[in-house]
Amino acid sequence: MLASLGLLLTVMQAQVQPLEGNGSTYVFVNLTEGTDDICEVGRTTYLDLPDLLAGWADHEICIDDIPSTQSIAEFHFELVPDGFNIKLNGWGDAVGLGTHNAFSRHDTSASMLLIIPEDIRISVNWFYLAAGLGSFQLQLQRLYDLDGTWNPMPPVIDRSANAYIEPLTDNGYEMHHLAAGQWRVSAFSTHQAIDPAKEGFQLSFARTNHYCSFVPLGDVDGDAIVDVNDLLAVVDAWGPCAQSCEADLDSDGLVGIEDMLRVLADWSD
Ligand SMILES: [Ca+2]
Ligand SMILES: [Ca+2]
Repeated sequence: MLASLGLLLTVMQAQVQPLEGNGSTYVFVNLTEGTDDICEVGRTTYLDLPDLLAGWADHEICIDDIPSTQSIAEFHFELVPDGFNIKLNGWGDAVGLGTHNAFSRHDTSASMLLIIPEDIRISVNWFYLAAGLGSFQLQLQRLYDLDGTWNPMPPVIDRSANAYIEPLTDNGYEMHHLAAGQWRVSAFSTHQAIDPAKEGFQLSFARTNHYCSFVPLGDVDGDAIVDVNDLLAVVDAWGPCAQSCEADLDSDGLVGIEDMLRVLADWSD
């Protein structure tokens, strides 16, 4: 039982194989009172592929009794048995309380190359929050064929937000067909928090999580079952896709006989 479970996990994880990756985080905090420096710390950490897969977080704080400022920077590309998760987070605050000048900042960047040996389909649950002076960008894009030939396609995930005081937040659920090849995940986030400053600059966020689960290639709606609902979705969407459409299971821009055959081939028992 354990052996078969181990084999199952190996097979499922092999659907995505990290090839290379690197990145960095930067955290900076500064707290002063009048002309006196209470503390100032800036730290850059360079990340390699094992750091990105294990998850990396850095945190720095300056505190002088109650006035304080802090900065947090995190990134994690998490491989799980039934998919992968991309977690990007950074935030900080600056609490001067009218007696101190407080400032914090973070920058996170990460880039990874993934080998996807055979076509896969993923369902993606995502959300983001950006507030204060917080920004992020996240992309998932096919760049090369399996043999390394440059053959870029438009990103399937291309999400960003740039907040200016007012919080920006959104969430969704979407399906993507990932053709066999070499895919790049790229992520970036930053924040600045300042006090005294304009109202709303004292606390900033830049956070987004994408939970990606493997589903059968013929699963239009992503419920992990291929049944009559998926077949009806193909029939309903029959013809050219105006933009992207979930029933286009092979991403050729058309919902047609190939997509219907894929549903029938993957039909759940
Ligand atoms: Ca389904
Ligand atoms: Ca198609």
